[in-house]
Amino acid sequence: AVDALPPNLLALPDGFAFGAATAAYQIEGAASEGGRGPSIWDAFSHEKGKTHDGDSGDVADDHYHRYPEDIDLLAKAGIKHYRLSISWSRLMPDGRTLNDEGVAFYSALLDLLVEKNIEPRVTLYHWDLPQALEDEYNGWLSPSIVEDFAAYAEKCFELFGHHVKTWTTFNEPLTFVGGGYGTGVMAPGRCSDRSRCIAGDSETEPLLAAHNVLLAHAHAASRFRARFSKGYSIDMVNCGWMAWPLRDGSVDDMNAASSFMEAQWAWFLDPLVRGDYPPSLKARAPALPQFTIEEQTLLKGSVDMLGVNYYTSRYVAAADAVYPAASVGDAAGIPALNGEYHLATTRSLSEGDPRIGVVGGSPWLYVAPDGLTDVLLWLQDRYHLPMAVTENGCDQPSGEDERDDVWRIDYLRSHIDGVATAIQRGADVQAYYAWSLLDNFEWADGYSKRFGLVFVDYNTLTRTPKRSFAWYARLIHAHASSSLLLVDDVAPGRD
Ligand code: PNW
Repeated sequence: AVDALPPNLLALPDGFAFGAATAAYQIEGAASEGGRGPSIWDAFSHEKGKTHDGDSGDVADDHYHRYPEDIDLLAKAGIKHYRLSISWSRLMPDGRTLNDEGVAFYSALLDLLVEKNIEPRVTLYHWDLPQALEDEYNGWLSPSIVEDFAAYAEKCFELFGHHVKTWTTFNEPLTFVGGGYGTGVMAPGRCSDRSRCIAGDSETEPLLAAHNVLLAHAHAASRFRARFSKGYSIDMVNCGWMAWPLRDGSVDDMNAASSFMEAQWAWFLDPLVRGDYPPSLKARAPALPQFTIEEQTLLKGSVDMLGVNYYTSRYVAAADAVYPAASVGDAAGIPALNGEYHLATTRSLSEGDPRIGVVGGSPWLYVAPDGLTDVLLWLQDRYHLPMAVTENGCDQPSGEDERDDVWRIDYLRSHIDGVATAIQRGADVQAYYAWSLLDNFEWADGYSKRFGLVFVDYNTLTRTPKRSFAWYARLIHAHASSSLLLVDDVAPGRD
């Protein structure tokens, strides 16, 4: 039964899209080839002590040269949807000037996907800002970034819009502003702690960077909509945990969990859907910048759907709770969260069984498939928009077999089942993308963590599909063919 399919698989509707996801800096390599300019992740990963073993994306999976092989893997497995990102500094090495070789690379890649009948979903920004713009005006901290990003986005729409209908402006601003400006563990590595970071203010800079990200999204989306209409969609991919109140029946913990959800998800989604930050965040983050009325109008309704990245969940208790299993949370470096809550991964010291399960290969990744169901229902209830799970996946605890990865199969099965449950309860979820197609450069953790469905040998760059890859292919086939069977069942005029 280690290869069993999710029991609720057929609750996922006909046409539900199954895909796999990657990001440019994590897989492409060829960092100084094809006219590519440096990004903030090149600078950060080359700085001493910033990544595991000094790993960088210089070579990564060498996808830049091996993309036909990788697309072939998707095609052979029957994976018809692929989420990828464009490297801004490959397309525009200085952030503004178009690089013909970059255009040629993404054109060839997208042509091949379309030829193989694989639908691309493209992210414009998966954390790799051109270093030139960091040098010129401190990147996301400056309002100048808004026009530069919108111009980059518009160029991508113009160049690739005939092949790509579904676009994402940003991947996980929560993660990159928290890591980049709060804790400093991600590029550009700014924070208040001068023993680790060169410059920065962890209290205010994440809020400012996020503000400019939101405005950049709004301007890009308005240009998108001036160009495309029916069949096209633009979104932002957000991430976060499900926050459950730690103590059953504690009103304080219910309030803490609810404002924690708002500080993670609604920080970005309230502006994009409703036009302004959530009141609970305004109250607890006095340094939060304000939008003008014109900006609010531009922001409101600027996403057609929600991209949802989900990996894990937490119990949350009020900050004044004295509770042995909880620690004061360093919540991803987000100032409005730090020190304000207790976060816990188990309830086992209180009554009631622990809902958050075992930990994966990364110390933050506790397995909690119910959290995915609850996040989707929370988002459905608050925003009433179609959704796609744009990332979900895991690395395995050490000791697990990396190729015979039954632990990962178990994770994926329970989470896909969690999506099906959310749909049964009313969530409008249309797609699911496994993170990731390939083992790849896992940011500060370098190559020490493997999230792929396909194993990559970093000495030879050989790809070997894992057991989970074959399992996922079988799942996709089973879902598609039972949909066909159902259609056949009701088709008139057949004997
Ligand atoms: C995502 N969390 O980051 C990113 O989009 C990917 O690029 C990355 O490789 C993947 O997840 C695995 O880490 C996350 O704390 C970082 O819950 C942190 C969390 C979730 C996602």
